[in-house]
Amino acid sequence: MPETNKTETELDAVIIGAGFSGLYQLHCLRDRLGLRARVLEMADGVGGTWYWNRYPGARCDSESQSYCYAFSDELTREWEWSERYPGHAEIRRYLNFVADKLDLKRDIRFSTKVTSAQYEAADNRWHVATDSGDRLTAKYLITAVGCLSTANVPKIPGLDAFRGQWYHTGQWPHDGVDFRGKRVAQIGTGSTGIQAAPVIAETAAHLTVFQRTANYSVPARNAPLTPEFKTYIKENFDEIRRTTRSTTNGHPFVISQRKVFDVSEEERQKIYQAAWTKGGLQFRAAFEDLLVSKDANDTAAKFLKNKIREIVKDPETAAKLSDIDHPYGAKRPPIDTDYFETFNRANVSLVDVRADPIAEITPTAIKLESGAEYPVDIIVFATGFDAMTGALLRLNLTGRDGLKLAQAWQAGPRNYLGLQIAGFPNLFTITGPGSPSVLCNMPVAIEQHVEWITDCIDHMQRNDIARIEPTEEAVNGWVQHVNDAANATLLPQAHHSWYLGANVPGKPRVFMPYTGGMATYRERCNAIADNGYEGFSLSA
Ligand code: NA7
Repeated sequence: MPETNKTETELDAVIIGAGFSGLYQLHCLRDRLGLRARVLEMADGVGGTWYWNRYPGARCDSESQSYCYAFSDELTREWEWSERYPGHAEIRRYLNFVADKLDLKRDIRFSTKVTSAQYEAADNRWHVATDSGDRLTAKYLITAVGCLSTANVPKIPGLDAFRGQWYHTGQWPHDGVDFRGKRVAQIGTGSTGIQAAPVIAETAAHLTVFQRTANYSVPARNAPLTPEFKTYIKENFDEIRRTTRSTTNGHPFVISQRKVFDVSEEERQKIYQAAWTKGGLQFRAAFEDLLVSKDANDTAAKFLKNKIREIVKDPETAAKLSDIDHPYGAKRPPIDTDYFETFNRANVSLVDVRADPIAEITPTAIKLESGAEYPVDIIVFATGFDAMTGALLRLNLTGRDGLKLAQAWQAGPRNYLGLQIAGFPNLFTITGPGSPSVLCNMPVAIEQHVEWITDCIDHMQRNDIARIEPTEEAVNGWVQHVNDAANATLLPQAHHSWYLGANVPGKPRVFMPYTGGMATYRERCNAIADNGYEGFSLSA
């Protein structure tokens, strides 16, 4: 259709993405503020990251009683999780339940990819173009594109000519992959690879795991929820909500206030053992200073490395798996179901590609720099994402005076509170870089952002404010603060971390998520709004 014939739909707000963020944002703008809002979603269903991540073993690392919306008592009453950690299919069922319950789907345009969005000062509107030819304009543009949604497939020479099948875990086929009788290579040992390997190994003829950076992992201890715990959730949801909204990381557990060296060595081992037995991300909560003191962290690292050596029977494999080069928790700490145990199976082997990197993929094998070849039928890339900025940059956003986002963020993301970018009026980025996002239990971070954005838009609508954008000064101050906060922790010490963009060749190395803690961040955002949106410039 020629450009001139395209109809333009006029709206108050366009929201990009139909995961946890986009669904709630639509509900708030449409049903609370009465605005004309629409969600544009690339997939043909709701779910966001969970629409795409259907790889074997894909499961959330947050406990189910906290991996859900907390804004509606009705939703809480009517939904029941089945396991300690929800699996990908159950999360999609949950998000469909929410979308149906709130009648959201009629305002979501599925199978529609945003190809560009441009702010025009003349009409103070965002002009959004999509691959289906739709043209929409809106006063507000809200990105709800998630932090981990742009698959990172490494550019390994020869992949195009590989004669077997290959898949990225974040773009998994909906009808699954049959590994029976196949030689499978899995590249990557982050949270995803650690979840996938044990499940792939159950059916593959042989699984070879290619490890670049060895990783810690704590048993998840997943299990069906007992009827008693289900009742506990229903009867105590207010308290669960109070906890998740007041903790540093939005999880339903409180980080201990004791420090590592406040207790004797014997006591410390007991505490670590109890945390290991309980399982899950709570291991990080055993002591207050694990992420700020290297000496303290070393004690946890030693405990976890010993566990690997205890579990894995072959000493050489155990040595490779426990040769971990970063502090515990400095990279996103995985939790697992039988990951290290999997290496005791006869059909599983480990290859250290830090020592001998992958040189190329031949039509039938993975070849290392030493010349060693591993013949394979299926390659699974568990190689992560162009995290936090990738999904935003591929939207082709243009702000005031033709400023492209790629230009504004050439040296890394720069914004205020992770929420707004200078030069991009009325654009809000839910869980953008510079906000706690991935360092927090995501639904908690998302609800806070969506509610803050909703209140801000409400304020603008009531007071006839046409534009909001942050001042350069506020952006400079926030970028500095995000850096200082990161440097006060051990997190930047993990040089291969996606928090730093290090997993994507050529990406600027900037520590992206805000480490200052969710509760502190929430208070700060509220105070800024209460003070007349300090640091933002609002114009009539
Ligand atoms: P991650 O955590 O980024 O892990 C990706 C893994 O893939 C990691 O082990 C990487 O090694 C490895 N990788 C990436 N590129 C290559 C190449 N070229 N060669 C060999 N190995 C490579 O992604 P996940 O999907 O596991 O987890 C992402 C988040 O999703 C997770 O943290 C949770 O928040 C949910 P590296 O460490 O870079 O050396």
